[in-house]
Amino acid sequence: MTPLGTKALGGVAAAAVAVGVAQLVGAAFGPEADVRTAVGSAVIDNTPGPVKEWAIATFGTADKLFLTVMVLLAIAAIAALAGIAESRRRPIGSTIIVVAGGVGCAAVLSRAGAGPADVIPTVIGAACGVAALRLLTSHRLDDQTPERGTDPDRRRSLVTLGLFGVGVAGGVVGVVISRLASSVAGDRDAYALPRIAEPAPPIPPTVQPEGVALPSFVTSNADFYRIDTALTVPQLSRADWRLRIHGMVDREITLSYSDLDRFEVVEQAVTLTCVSNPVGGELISNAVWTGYRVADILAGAGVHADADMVLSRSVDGWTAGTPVEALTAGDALLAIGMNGEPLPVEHGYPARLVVPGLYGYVSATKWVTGLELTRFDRAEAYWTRLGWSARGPIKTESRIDVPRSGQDVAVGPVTFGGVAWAQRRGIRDVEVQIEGPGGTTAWQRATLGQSYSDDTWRLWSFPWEATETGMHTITVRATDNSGYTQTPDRADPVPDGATGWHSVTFAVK
Ligand SMILES: Nc1nc2c(c(=O)[nH]1)N[C@H]1C(S)=C(S)[C@@H](COP(=O)(O)O)O[C@H]1N2
Ligand SMILES: [Mo]
Repeated sequence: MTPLGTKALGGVAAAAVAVGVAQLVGAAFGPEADVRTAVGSAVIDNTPGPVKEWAIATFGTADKLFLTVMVLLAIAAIAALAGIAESRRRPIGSTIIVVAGGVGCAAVLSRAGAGPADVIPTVIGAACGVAALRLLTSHRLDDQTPERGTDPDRRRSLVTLGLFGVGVAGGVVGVVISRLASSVAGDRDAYALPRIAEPAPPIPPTVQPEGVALPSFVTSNADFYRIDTALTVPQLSRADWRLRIHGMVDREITLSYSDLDRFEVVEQAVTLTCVSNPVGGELISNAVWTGYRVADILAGAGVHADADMVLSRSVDGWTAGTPVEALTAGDALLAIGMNGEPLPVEHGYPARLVVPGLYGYVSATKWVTGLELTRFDRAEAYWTRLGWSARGPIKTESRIDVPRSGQDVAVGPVTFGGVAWAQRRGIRDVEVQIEGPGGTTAWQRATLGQSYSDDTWRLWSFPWEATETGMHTITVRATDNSGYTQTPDRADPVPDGATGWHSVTFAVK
């Protein structure tokens, strides 16, 4: 009789074989056949909004790693049960694997662009998983061969480990081959951005306050925050890219990448912000974007007067709903470049939307392939369906970057600082207040870095003299050019963006 642990491990090894074989066979198919991505994406799409919000707030850009770990743990737990069940009573464990395979097939079929043949790798994987489970629970492994002195438990453990290793190795090789086969890194490397007809005004060095280590006014592509629901980054080449403009238009249009040549190339600095950014959070970055005016592109289609929403769609099926006037205003971009380079693949290569003043979830569609003219009372975009607001104008907010929470400050002069933003309106004032053992100061004006445009964030600094040792708290608030001053009212990111004052506690020593 094998111990329970070995039976459970047998199930896990069988699952490893199933997943590994599916990945390996899947390498011969397109990305739509990838059961791992399909199941993960189905989990993302069906996770209740508040749980997603919690995951993004807690793990930020590492939310996908968290999801992957959770899915793997869930698979391992089910597999362990299957292993135990199979050795108690055949074929309960095998049936569990078959059912899991069926769920995988359903997930594959639910993905944008998947066809019936795309379930083949999953079916083959599940079949191999069942075979592995049957072998591991078969009594053949218990045959005593005393003359060779083989201990059956030891033999079973070795076969279990071996199958587990084969499954994991097959999976890794399969993933690597799929990645290399579908990668558009070469397509991107071979692309030179077109000549810019209307460059962005130069960025004066005075946008960056001196004497304090703040984020750079222009965020590098490597440091730019990344948020999306894509478990595997879509790989869409320029040759395969199409943009379909349809719905409430006079003429439906489909543009290829080279069709974009007829539009004027412009450049614009825009600060993107995520609605999930908590007060004091890092889900905000600023870049100089190269692209075409969405207004020029829409003009050719003839937008109907009663259309009030553009439902933009990404190649992986994600959608955003943007007010038509935000896209016809002239400063919304179909971006193809970011800080002088083609868009990084994870930021939407070969084309994405960048709309000043709106949170990313209602505007910034990456890997964009469709613009459907419709109405807010007819269509609902991805996050709106999950409980977020249909409209997402960016709220006036400010953040302290220096000092960091828990940082020690020496007695004497020190410079604090951070960022403030109110895209479309612009920042007029930033004030700070410091609370220490001896009381709380009045609100005092911070020094503002030069304003670049109303659509970009503004950096601020605050020189201060630390005189008194002990715990202190610095609080910041911003006023935008409409005259609105941030209030202390706390709002959660759901449904339309967080509000409240950011505070940081530090010790003077
Ligand atoms: N295709 C696609 N585009 C997307 C998303 C997505 O999940 N899928 N997320 C949006 C959200 S919520 C934000 S905040 C921005 C983030 O853009 P970035 O990753 O380039 O910073 O992309 C937007 N575009
Ligand atoms: Mo977002």
